Amino acid sequence: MCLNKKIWAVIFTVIFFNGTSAQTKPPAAFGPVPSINQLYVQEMEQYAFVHFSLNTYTDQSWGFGNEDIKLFNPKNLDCRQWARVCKQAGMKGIIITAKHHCGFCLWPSKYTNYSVKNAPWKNGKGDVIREMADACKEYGLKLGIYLSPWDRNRADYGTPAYITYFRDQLTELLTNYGPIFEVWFDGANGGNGYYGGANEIRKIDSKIYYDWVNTYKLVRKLQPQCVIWNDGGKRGDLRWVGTEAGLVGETNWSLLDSTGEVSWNMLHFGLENGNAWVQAEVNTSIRPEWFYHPAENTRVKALPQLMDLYYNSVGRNATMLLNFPIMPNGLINSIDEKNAVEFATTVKKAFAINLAKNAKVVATNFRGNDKDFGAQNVIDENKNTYWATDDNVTTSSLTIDFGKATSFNRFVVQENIRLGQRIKSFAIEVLVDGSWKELAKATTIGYKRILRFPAITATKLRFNITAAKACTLISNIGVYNAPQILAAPTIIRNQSGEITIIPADAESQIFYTTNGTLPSTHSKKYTGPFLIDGKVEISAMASDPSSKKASSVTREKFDIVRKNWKIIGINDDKVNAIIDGNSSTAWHQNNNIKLPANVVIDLRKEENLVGFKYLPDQSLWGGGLISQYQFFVSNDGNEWKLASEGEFSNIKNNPLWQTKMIAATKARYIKLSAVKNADNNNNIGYAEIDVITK
Ligand code: FUL
Repeated sequence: MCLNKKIWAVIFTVIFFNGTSAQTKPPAAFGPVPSINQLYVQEMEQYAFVHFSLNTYTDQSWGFGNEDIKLFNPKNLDCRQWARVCKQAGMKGIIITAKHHCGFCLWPSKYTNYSVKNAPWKNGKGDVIREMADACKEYGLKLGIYLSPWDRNRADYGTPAYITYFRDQLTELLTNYGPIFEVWFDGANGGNGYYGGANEIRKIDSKIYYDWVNTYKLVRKLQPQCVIWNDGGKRGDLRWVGTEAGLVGETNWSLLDSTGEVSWNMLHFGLENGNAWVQAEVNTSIRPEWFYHPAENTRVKALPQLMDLYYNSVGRNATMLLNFPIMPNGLINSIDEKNAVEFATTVKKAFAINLAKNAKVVATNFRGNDKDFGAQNVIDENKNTYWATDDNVTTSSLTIDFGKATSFNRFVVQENIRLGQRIKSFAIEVLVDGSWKELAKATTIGYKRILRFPAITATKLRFNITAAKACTLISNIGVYNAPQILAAPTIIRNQSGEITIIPADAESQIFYTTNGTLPSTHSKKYTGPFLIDGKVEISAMASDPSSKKASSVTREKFDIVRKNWKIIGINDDKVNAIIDGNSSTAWHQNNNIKLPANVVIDLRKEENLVGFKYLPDQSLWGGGLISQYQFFVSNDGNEWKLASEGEFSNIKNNPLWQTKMIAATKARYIKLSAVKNADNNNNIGYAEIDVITK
């Protein structure tokens, strides 16, 4: 009996303490870690926005708050179409603008009359949020809510009463429509508006006014599984990345400090030693603007741009929030649908076959020499297992032996972020013809990092972690050979009228038309820049001679040639950048100029003007975006007639071409007057000014 016991004790000791995880302590968490909700949203990777409101009917970016409810009458509204498109586009959820800045509510809120209940749509019996919630459920998508804190309609905006109203609305939205995965509290705040008829400017301090602490408590109470996005006040669960252009920094820490100011750099790159987990969400629209504008039907992001967006968001440790504007008829446009679905198919194809899956993987170090933390875990397709190094081992290598020459052009790596984000830098090397060479170097990893490089053929790949904050934990590695994508070419015209077409891929051929028809390989082949004097529409595509595949088509409309134009009264050679046709050159007014600041252009002959266009400085740091303008015309350069005035709404977040139409007029001189800039200072910049003629 006694002997038996001893034998059992020995057997037990051998089994229990020899090479099982019970022996090796898993690494402790390092620094801030994501909450379950944050982790869940990060793993969703891609989700959609839909922008729909009265703006849809007024062709505006921001409503003033007095737009007529009667305009809201979508004839074919079909949230199931939105859900179907989003699902096919690879999205895992949809965040809907329940209320945008104009204050109009897409649900029949009992706290305001400014809602669908007073619209002609469904005789006031409709509820877009209900239809969206039902459609999301049907298509297995999560539902999110955008509720603008700024409300340009409410008379009580700016007073404590409005906060009660705001929370009442939030309560309606978070109790009546089932589970909500994310609430979006837009940062645009205060300024001029209708405000119940007051028509004035109201300024609030967004950090204090909304009493976010209690608003957050309400969200957590009503929807314990919901994450909060907020860039205007208290730190939320997710952060804005400082731009709506569709990218986060190459270095991207999922951290910020829980209190204090957040600079642009912190938004864009995170904060390496931040004390709170605030992961990045890249929000951008499939069109230049958030709401539907028919003029943008030719500006829908095509496959190459959407792929860039994917690599610059999901591929850089962020989630991707892609907006679909809804048309006045209540549907997503078919071009947007086609491009988004093509995008999802391409992502799927690119990452269909993990070439590392059956490879041999060996690491220079793994925790306690315990297989439970071994290198093999990075290719086992199980997100719960990971390769971990011993404590204090912050540099290490993992070699993937393909066993034969293998071609690839993508590298995917994921940290086990449940225990914190640790890696500061890494590199990959490849073994080609018996010698190692460095292929790529990068900084942070986080939840997911994807590197792109031209296809290479190698027998082995080495992943080197070159710096980390603590021992490193890698849950997944993938190596892929993504099919080549033909990007639509870029078309530019300089001041003299010379047109240049630039392919994205140097090896592809370009075919183009000059009469608005679709190009094909039978159209004119581009061989170099050519001159076109007058108005013209160029359509061009790139084609791969070996596969015979073609890119999508780029269309550019150019108005009258600006060859003889003269900018008057500005004594600076560089001012010509405004009309040189090159959007990457810009000119700025002298900094101590008093607003309004003018640019006067002599068109050198009378033209039939019907509009003008302004492109602000496109550089990241240039600033000087005109937010309020006046546009004058003249026949002699002395007597001016005001042809248009107003705001370039949302220019700060979306600094693209601003187009304004005017009543047809004949004039030889134009004057763009900058009344205000988006930063409330005197920096006024221009990349381009152009006219639209009849
Ligand atoms: C911005 C808003 O001002 C835009 O209109 C849009 O809703 C975008 C998502 O956020 O701050």
